[in-house]
Amino acid sequence: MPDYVKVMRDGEVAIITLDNPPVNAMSHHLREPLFAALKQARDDDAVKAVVIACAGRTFVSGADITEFNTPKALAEPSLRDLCALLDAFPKPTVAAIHGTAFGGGLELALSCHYRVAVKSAQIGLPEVKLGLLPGAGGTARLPRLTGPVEALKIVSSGNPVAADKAAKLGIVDEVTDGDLAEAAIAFARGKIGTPLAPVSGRSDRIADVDMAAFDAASAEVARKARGLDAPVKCAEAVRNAITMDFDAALKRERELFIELVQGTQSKAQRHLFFAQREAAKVEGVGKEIEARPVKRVGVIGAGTMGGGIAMSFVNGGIPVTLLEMNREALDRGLATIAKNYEISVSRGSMTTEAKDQRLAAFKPTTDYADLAECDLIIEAVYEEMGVKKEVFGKLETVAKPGAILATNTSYLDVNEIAASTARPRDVVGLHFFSPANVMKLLEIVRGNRTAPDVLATALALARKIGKVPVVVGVCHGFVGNRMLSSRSAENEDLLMEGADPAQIDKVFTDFGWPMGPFAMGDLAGLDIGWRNRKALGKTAPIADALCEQGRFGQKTGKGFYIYEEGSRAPKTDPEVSKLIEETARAKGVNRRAISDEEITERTLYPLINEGARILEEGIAARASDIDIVWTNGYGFPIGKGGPMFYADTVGVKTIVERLDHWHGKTGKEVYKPAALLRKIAEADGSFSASKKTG
Ligand code: T1G
Repeated sequence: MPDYVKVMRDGEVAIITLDNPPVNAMSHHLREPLFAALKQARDDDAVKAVVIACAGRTFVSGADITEFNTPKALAEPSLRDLCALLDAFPKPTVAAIHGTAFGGGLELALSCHYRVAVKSAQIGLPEVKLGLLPGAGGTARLPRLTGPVEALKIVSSGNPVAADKAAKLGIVDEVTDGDLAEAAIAFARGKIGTPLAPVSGRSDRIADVDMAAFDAASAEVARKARGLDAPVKCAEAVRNAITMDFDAALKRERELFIELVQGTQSKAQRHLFFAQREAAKVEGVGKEIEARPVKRVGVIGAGTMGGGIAMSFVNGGIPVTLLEMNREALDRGLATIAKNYEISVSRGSMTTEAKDQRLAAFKPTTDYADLAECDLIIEAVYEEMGVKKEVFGKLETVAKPGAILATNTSYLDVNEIAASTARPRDVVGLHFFSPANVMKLLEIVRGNRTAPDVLATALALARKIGKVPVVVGVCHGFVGNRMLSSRSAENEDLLMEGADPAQIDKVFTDFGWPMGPFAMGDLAGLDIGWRNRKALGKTAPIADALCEQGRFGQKTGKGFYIYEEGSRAPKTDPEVSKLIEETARAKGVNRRAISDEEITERTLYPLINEGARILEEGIAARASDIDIVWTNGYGFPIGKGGPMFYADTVGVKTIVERLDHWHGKTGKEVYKPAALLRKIAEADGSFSASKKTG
């Protein structure tokens, strides 16, 4: 039985060290011995102060998420019992924080009298990212240290706070550059015999609160919640710290936590938490596969994608050699990059010094020979196979041995590109999503010859530059775009058959998408899709008609909607309704009223169906990988867990029944249930709702 809790003495100070790898999650098998050790230290007269520390890479990083909705979560002592024991502790207690004191870990530390942290430590309450709120007193204790408005920011954002800032906010009492154990023990010793002031008993920071400021902050949280319950309940719980006494606030916090942890949104978000980590576990790329060192990256193309990709690497601390065909295109690309950083500086999210450092990390060139020093070269040139092959042909002559050659293609056959080189093992797809310096998703496209260490390098790079990687196979559009195309055609047909852009967009935003497909099209530019369709010999009568009139969307002031001068707010345009009716008439389509339910079924279920086909073909390794693609690359609402998790919540059987219905009515391939879907339905099964979410 491993020792999860060890107790040592340094004179009259007891040091309780927790050791529950990998992140000291507050599992039941840790809570029990910790509770016993605390009671023993409390009752031992030789002990005058207590330090709680952790072994390994971090202080307690939270409750054990895998225990939720299982009996273990309720097994005593609970985390709340531990916090209550500390709250009433008759001797000074000090939490010694390194790594990430997150969630229940911070709540444990807040129940101590004091907190000492190393400079590199972070604190935070990320429960909201799991569709929860702090459930062990964090919403009642934190406001007593930072004041309610700052506490609300931390609780509702779930973002980490560095140790120095935490000290300024009053959360951490001392930040040390030296040895944490020594500092914590000395701090504890210094508090022996001094008056004890548990956080729960403090009230100065919650008296005379500027309620107008708090209400404004709460309103902002509600505005950004976009259908998620947790952020709103976080605000309610922090408000209770102001309006209720401590015990009443704690009781209400527990009730709110129970509501959330049993809800679908939290199950969906916890599914995504584990799914993201599962996605990084790739067959044939075990921990023994060493990534190649990448000290400099070459990016070919300084347009929208190339510039965004170059920024992603520079933002992740990797210098970039940026190549364009000519000086004018290069300068244009660099100017866009500089403007993007200027915007960050003006928003206060970046200092001028940081901006200058980042701009200095770009080495512009128009000479391929300058790519010779790069360890990875990624092309973001025009999406046409001939152009891609020409670029890879040049790379063959300049790239050093061992350099990784990557393509940012969104659709094209990575195997064909690799086969056009003499080094197919070095070739991989790195499909970024626009804007590449913002969107989290990175589809790593595994060619049939891609070397395992190239994949290991891509996975490590993704982590370093803050991207969420999913390894996908080669097919037209890989995972995300292939599934998207199964839905796009239906959007157009629903317009033709009787719906209008505003109705369809509202069904999407009511579901939780940030925007509907038509507002999105206007934002991205309808001409892009128009050009792609023409290249593929495809048509979309209504969208094509709009483009023929020069209605490309926001960039031309009108598309599916009309946009007043200087405004990005879409307004319905009677001209568009007329165009839709005329197009339908010309096609002999009798328009009819279409229900919101029909729109949901005909735009979501083909997506799920295509996802099932992708799984059958092995293009995605897991259903949860597809959920990570869609929630990180396409705005699928995280409270719904991604298309495949959502399919489980609707019931795969129901989805197959409805697909059969629409297939019968329309004869369209997108509605013909995939064999895998039918198999799951017949077994009354589900995709792969992660067992860990309970
Ligand atoms: N519970 C269970 N497993 C966890 C875990 C947790 N809290 N955190 C991480 N793991 C697993 C993870 O799945 C992975 O497993 C391994 O540990 C390494 O994680 C009452 C209710 C701490 C910053 O939300 O943010 O407290 O894949 O790859 O990149 O109010 O893990 O190896 O099998 O992420 O170094 C609140 C979640 C919980 C923090 C480390 N706490 N964790 O990052 O490693 S709810 C959190 C993280 C709560 C209380 C409430 C990160 C990390 P495997 P990793 P990392």
